[in-house]
Amino acid sequence: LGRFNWEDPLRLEDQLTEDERMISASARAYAQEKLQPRVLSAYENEETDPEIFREMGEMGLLGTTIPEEYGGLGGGYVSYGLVAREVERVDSGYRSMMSVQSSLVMYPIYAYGSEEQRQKYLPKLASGEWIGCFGLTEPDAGSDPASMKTRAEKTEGGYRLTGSKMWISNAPIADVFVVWAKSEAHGGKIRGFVLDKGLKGLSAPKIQNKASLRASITGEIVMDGVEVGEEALLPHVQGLKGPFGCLNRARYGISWGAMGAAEACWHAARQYGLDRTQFGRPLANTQLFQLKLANMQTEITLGLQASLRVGRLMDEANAAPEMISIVKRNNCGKALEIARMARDMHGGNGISLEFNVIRHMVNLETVNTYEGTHDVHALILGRAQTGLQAFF
Ligand code: TGC
Ligand code: FAD
Repeated sequence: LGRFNWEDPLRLEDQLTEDERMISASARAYAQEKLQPRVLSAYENEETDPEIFREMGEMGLLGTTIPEEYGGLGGGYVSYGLVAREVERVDSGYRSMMSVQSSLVMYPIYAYGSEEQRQKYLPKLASGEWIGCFGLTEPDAGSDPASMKTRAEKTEGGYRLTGSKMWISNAPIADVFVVWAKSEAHGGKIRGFVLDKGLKGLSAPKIQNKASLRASITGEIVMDGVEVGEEALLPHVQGLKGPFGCLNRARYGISWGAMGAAEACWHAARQYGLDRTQFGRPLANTQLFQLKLANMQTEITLGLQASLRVGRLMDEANAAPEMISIVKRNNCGKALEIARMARDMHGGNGISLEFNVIRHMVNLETVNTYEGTHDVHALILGRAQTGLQAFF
């Protein structure tokens, strides 16, 4: 008979390579030793420490899948997922900082950029010396990015960008802005541009008073006739498949990350149930409590196994976007349910930030919404199985 480990019921660990186990362990050690001690104050005070990017860079946690010649780790998508899981075990906001930098800024520069752009940006983004952000969403274009208003007009030798982006992770502290705009010179097609901080007309005001994801700074990007040269254009992609190519990777990472947050809540609820006595016995010694723990364990185990499968297919360049919609949607939705349940199992203490679960719960509201809402991914999957478009 096989052994059973309650924390890893289907032995995910056994399915990893030696390299994957090592990167997962070093991400966990970094996250627990360096991020966990500062998350409470960061969350309470809504403060993002830019130094975290430098630390993550030093640990090799930025650009996990980018080749080593550009400063990345040259690892696979399973490794990237494992890093996301360990970072989000501490806080979804920290994972957000990491995944925007890796999947939404470094990836498009690597995949769609010129050799000059790769050389200029990737090593500094990999080390965390530079911080990146990704501007797709606008005040009037969220789930429907095709309706974006930001435009790029042709000038002599370059482009003039006008428009505004909303809800952009890292923007107020960013050095590098990957933004998407409709380009008149390319028949109104969506094109990507890489902007440097400090350009005239470019600003990124902070969005204040978020109740969720408070350890990760979010802002607008305002482009008021920002003039750039031809070298700012990402030359090798056009159309929505540009930003979606990046989103595929980030959404996949989120599917692992959300499970990390869920695991943190599950483990906390289990420990609380063992420690807390009511009616003369530990809470964990009641049937209802154990039913909830069993449900958490089951959903997390299945979710991780599904993400691993998609990651293996991504490493073979054989994954379809709809597979990513399944794991992004389901893992975020299940993580949110698990966090809410864990909050309830902590009773009154569950509403205190000291016990972590309510922070995860509130964070997961964002995670369930960004990178395609839970319902938008349902529509993607509905379209794939009926052939009928139900977005409008
Ligand atoms: P649709 O007609 O479906 O497609 C338009 C073009 O795009 C291509 N495409 C994809 N390519 C690669 N991967 C994918 N997943 C793709 N999905 C679509 C498609 O083939 C087509 O190409 P072409 O060459 O034929 O033109 O487009 P639609 O306008 O009907 O799209 C509908 C919908 C709902 C699927 C889509 O717009 C959507 O997914 N909406 C959600 C928007 C979203 O995810 N925004 C994320 C913003 S970034 C963010 O949230 C970062 S937070 C990160 C953090 O802090 O961690
Ligand atoms: P809407 O699209 O207005 O959706 C509102 C509701 O309507 C949702 O429930 C949705 O599911 C539903 N809905 C929409 N369309 C349909 C339909 N056709 N049928 C049925 N229901 C529908 N964006 C970036 O570009 N870069 C970032 O770095 C970034 N970071 C973010 C960080 C945070 C903290 C947050 C909160 C958001 C971030 N986003 C970012 C934006 C995020 O991707 C959008 O919020 C998300 O795509 C949803 O868009 P929306 O907010 O405009 O909601």
